[in-house]
Order: sequence, then C-alpha cells, then structure tokens
Amino acid sequence: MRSGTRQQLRRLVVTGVAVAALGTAGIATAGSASAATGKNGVVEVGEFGLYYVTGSSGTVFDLFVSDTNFSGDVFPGTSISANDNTESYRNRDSLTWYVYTNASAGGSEGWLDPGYVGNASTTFKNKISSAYYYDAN
Ligand SMILES: [Ca+2]
Ligand SMILES: [Ca+2]
Repeated sequence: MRSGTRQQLRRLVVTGVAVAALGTAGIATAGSASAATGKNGVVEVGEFGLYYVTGSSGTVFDLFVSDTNFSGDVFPGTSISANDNTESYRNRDSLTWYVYTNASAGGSEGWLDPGYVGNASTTFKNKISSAYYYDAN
C-alpha cells in the first residue's frame, strides 16, 4: 500500500499534471520510462542509497520505497547482508529519508535531507535496520 501511494506521488512530481490528462495509458508509459528501480545496485534519481563502506561509493543498497526490515536483504548482486551493515549514505530523492537502528522504525532515528551525501555517525554505523521516505516514528 505504501508503495502504491509512493508511485502515485512520484508520478505526479516527475511528470506533472499534464500527464493526468492523457489517461491511464499515458501515465503507464511515462511512469515506466522515468521510474527508478530499487535494489538494483545503482542509486538513481529518486532513490536513497546506503553504502557498505564509508565514502558513499561502491557497493550500495539502494531504496526507492521504504524498507521496514533489512533482515533478509542483501547488497544487490552479492550475498552480503544489508542489515546492521551500512556505513554511508547518498540521498538522491526529493524527500528526506529516515533511518532507524531497529526494524519497523524502532531504536534510534536519524534523517538525511535531499541531496545529502556522507558517512553515518557512530550511532548508525553498521546498525541501521529499516529506512523510510517519511518520518515513521
Ligand atoms: Ca536503483
Ligand atoms: Ca540494527
């Protein structure tokens, strides 16, 4: 449900109101042409990336929509768990992302403004277990 809401929001932001007048077919075409793909190892426009190491480069866990529990997630193309295993960020979204040290927005909360690039503080380094594109707690 969150994902659907997000997709609709994104579509409006990216393509503007004009697309709405084109009807469902037009919206579908525009959406597929511009949509970022989460968890494909590339931090695209509209995504939030959490990196395996400091420096905001290299192996990255890229999110387009919120992830309530990193357990079971791996860095794309690897078998490396993303849970409690990220050290830096890159926010290419137009929204502020919120990160939490426990699943389901539990534990300590941090936030990364649009455009933010940088390393995690001690509180969050190798401790993040969920991330949201809104304030979830
Ligand atoms: Ca991506
Ligand atoms: Ca954790």
